[in-house]
Amino acid sequence: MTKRILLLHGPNLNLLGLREPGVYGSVTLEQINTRAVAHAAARGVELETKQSNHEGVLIDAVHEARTWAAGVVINPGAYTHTSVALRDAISAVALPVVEVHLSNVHAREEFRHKSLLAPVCVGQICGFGWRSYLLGVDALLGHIGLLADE
Ligand code: CA2
Repeated sequence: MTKRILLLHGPNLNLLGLREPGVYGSVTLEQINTRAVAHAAARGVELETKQSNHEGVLIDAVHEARTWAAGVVINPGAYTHTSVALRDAISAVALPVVEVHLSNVHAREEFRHKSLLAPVCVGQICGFGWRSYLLGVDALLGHIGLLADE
């Protein structure tokens, strides 16, 4: 059966490409999703996408992923730095999760340097713009042994 993974986007990322292109680039969320779906499909994996501005909806999506997904790629947005609840959800489901960011959070304000989620994720990728998502997909697939050259 074809493996499936979830790509989850947190708050405000629905505005990508539409507002502040100087900070987050001019590629829209829809374009990122299309590229990520194609990237995963080229590796024989189905990728589902979801975005929410609400912490509880993201937590529910992580819980539900336990029933169908082999892993999750997440850009938690600002919840990266604030959400104990999302961290607990990731920890509870025991699915492999890769954290991704468009920007290099370590080169930005100090409050962005700390991720509450990174310790319960497989790893973190940041600073490569929309390509962070594709790197995140490959990191996840490599981790779960779904990359063809392994
Ligand atoms: O670099 C990233 O991907 C972030 O997760 C983006 C978050 C930020 O809080 C994190 O520290 C790093 C912010 C997402 C806001 O997205 C916008 C997109 C377009 C216009 C305005 C905001």
